[in-house]
Amino acid sequence: MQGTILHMLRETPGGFVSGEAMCQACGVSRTAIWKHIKDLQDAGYQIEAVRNKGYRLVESPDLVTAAEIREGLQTTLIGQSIIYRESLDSTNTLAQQMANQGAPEGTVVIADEQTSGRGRRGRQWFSPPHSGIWMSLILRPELPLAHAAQITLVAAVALCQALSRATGVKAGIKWPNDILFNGKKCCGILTEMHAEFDQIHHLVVGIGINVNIPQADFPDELQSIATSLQAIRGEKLARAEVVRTVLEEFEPLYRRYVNNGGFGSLRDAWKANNITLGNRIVAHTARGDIEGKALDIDEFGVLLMEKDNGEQEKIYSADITVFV
Ligand code: BTX
Repeated sequence: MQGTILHMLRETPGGFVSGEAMCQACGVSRTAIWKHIKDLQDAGYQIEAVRNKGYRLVESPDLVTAAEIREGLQTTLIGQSIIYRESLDSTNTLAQQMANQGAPEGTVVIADEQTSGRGRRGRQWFSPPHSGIWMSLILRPELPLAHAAQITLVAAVALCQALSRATGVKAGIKWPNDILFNGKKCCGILTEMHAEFDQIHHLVVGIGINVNIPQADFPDELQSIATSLQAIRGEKLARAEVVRTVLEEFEPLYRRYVNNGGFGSLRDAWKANNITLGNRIVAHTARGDIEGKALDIDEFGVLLMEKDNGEQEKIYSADITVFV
């Protein structure tokens, strides 16, 4: 309901929307509308109320609440249910719990801040308040277990396309799960799953995007490796709009992936957005470091590299360093 109210206020920029019109649109009483307006004001929206005229939106805060994201969201699956919390240890943790309790496919869990945001292999993910997008998507694809990791690649394509569409930033994918701009990470993806035998129960795709973090606000150890959209663009962005764009880019890619043809059908899109292939890389694998050139990605998302001795090697899982 708050989404409808916000939408009506925004559709009338600078003007007033009568309480009566809101009652009709929402099908509730004047008192109920007044209470929702009060909640919105408490959340930081500056809404002016004038007798006999109605309500006017003076200024919106940069929030990633469900109401903000839902407004104008053009998806039919991803984000139909949105769970927002001001602070969470990790959105992936709550998403896992909710998925275990039966939350539907497409549910998005999002927080303004994470106190224990995590990356792969137990690493930490810096997730300060009011400035980033820290969210997790719950998915229930009918896929063989071995294909689960490909969802990270699908999300990476969606992120690059979304950043380009919403912000004009042309970032690139470092296989498998990072999005870089000028060699610095602006987004990361962490896919976790719950499976039994060969069946995936659910996947949780965690997405972190550094949006309005001034470069100086990154901790010292991240200064040389991390960046934000604000640092790249030189201005702040509305986080909810970036979230919407990510969900809207992800949905058709995910559908194509699940319905038609796996990663092969998205391979060209992945290639068009990557900064890995053709470059010298070191793959840090469980078997040790492998140096060489990244040659290609196959229809399963496996990275093919040519080692310095000329032999070819398939990389199924690794962190890589790319030398551009
Ligand atoms: P990763 O393991 O590839 O990268 C983690 C590494 O990235 C860290 O060790 C650190 O060097 C660096 N790093 C930490 N924080 C940031 C940051 N904000 N920006 C750039 N670099 C950083 C990447 O893992 C996957 C990250 C997924 C984060 C999302 S947020 C929502 C969801 N919930 C959750 O706990 N994790 C995911």
